[in-house]
Amino acid sequence: MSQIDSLLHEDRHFAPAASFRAQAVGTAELYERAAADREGFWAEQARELVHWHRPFTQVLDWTNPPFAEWFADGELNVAYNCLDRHVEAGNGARVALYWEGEPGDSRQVTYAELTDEVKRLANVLGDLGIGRGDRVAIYLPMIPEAVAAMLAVARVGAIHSVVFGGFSADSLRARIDDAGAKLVITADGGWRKGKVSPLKPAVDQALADRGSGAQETVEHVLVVKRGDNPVDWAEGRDIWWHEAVPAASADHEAQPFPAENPLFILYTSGTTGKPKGILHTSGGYLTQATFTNKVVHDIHPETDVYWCTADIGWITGHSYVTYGPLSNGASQVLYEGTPESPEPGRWWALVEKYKVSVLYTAPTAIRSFMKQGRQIPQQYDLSSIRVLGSVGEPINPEAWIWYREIIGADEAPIVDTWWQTETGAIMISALPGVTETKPGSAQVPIPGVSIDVVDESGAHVGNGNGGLLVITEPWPSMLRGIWGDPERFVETYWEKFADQGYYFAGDGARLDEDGDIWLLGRVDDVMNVSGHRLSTAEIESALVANEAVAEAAVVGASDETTGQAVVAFVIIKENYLKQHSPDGLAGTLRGWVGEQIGPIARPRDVYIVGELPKTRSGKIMRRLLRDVAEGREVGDTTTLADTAVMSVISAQVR
Ligand code: 6R9
Repeated sequence: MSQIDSLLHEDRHFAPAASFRAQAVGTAELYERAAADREGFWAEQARELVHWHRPFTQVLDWTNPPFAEWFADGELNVAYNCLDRHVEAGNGARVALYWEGEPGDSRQVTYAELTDEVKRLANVLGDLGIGRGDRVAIYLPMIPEAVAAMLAVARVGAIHSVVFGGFSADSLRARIDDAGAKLVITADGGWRKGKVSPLKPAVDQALADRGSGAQETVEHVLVVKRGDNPVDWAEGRDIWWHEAVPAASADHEAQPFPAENPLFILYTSGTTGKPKGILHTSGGYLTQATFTNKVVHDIHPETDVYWCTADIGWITGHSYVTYGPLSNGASQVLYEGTPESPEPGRWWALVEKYKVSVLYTAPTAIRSFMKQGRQIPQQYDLSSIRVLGSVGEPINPEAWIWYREIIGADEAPIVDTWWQTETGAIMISALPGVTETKPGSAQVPIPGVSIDVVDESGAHVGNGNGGLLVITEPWPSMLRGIWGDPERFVETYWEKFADQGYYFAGDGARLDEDGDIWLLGRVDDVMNVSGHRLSTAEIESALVANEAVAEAAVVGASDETTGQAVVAFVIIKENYLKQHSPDGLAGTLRGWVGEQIGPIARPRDVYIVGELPKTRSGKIMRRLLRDVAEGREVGDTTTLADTAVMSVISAQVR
């Protein structure tokens, strides 16, 4: 019962080109070194990639599991690692951020300039009484100030809690309350989809709620002027960034803090349950974020232009916009807006303009580009691209192939990276110069990480079988807890396999005949049809493999005969609809899934819809679709990117 049946068959594979292999940062030797001495390997990475004000002598302390300490007697300053050390090494003139605003304005910020800005801001924070251990909420659009704010908070040893710019006043207040933030850094507004979307009013509202913790703990609000929209002003509480920061001194010496000093709290937007404040600390986190960015994305800081499209409100924006690439001294693109604004090819125009060489994005974005058709990216020169990354959901083999062919000129290696807010950094991924890649598989743990797929009893399932994904050994960037709730931390992640001491990730996975890992989706979403446990990922991939389908989500809905039945929601490609009528398509797709994977997986219903409910990081919220499929009232939609989507879908299904 515990195993997940695997049905999809996919056997294409792509070896790295010899020319790529020859220049790759990540080599096969890393696996050997890590296998011989895992802790020694991480100690080496930490010494090589991170500057320590005081070198550590201890590596891992696992005497009180699941509470780990890494490099505990070492001291560092995370911001110094991301800024000053590059300037001191003579690279101050290198561009850190190629920033592009949605309306077309742009700014280039060098490492020297960013260091200067962060030093001034650190002085402002000091004047506002922010120091070691204080919490600062950051509620900003994707502008250089967002990166500077995170780094300045880190520089003074305080803890940031970045909240997605799209979240409501309620969500913001709940997060400020939970963390007891003293300061909020925000903007008047930011550009999204062709207009200014205001931010400060949500902060004002969150702080106005009487009796809330937010009203009591927050002393100041620091406001960046970006949208030029009118804002209310609380005298004595509110401060303009453009008045305070330039006026502050640019002299600020980074103080060392212990490796286990908390760096940030990030609330998981979570597809289920109350948000959890995931806590990360400094030395181990920075080591693994820096290492993985370097070897998985194959970063050559002198020559690459890297672009991770994630918002800083998502863990991907923390580890692969702010900390990893800046610690590596890379040059990167930062884009404020949405992919389709002001024109559908905006992303590709940016790739062409900045000659982006490494692109890291999510399957949801790739599938939305597939929906529009290849004619859009094909209008741009994408020849600078040499590495492509994917994160956030399983990438369907068809989307993987499209990504490689259309964006990567049939040449760029794809790294499909599995990890979580909780893991802090990439855990499973190909190394682009080493691994022969397979479309749809995240493949192998990175060097120094130990992963297994097990059954309910914790026993290894063996190649060719599906089960539960676990992490069997502590890793440097692991979460150190849930803010204010150590019991929930133990219960959520460590109780299920307490005997073995495994971390349970909540994902289903399968090992193929070579032992490569295929992610199957959240275990909570697994369907049970006539006693067969079916994963969402495989049926969705089969649907996306049909020429008509751009995107698909499947859920299990209760069914009198089979226990649960597969119900599919699909979005049809625009080009397909131009040439075909959608009549009869639902029936065709039911048959198609039956042929591709077998009659057991054939959906009972296929609904053609215009959109799917997604979180702000692009994950499909299947729980809401299950409500629709079972004819219930739709549950909590506050973490959706677009809360109107569910009423549209409900209407389309009726
Ligand atoms: C980085 C991030 C974590 C959950 C994770 C899994 C899904 C992420 C994936 C993937 C398949 C991948 N996930 N990457 N599933 N293949 N390459 O997304 O963090 O927002 O915390 O989500 O996302 O289900 O458990 P987070």
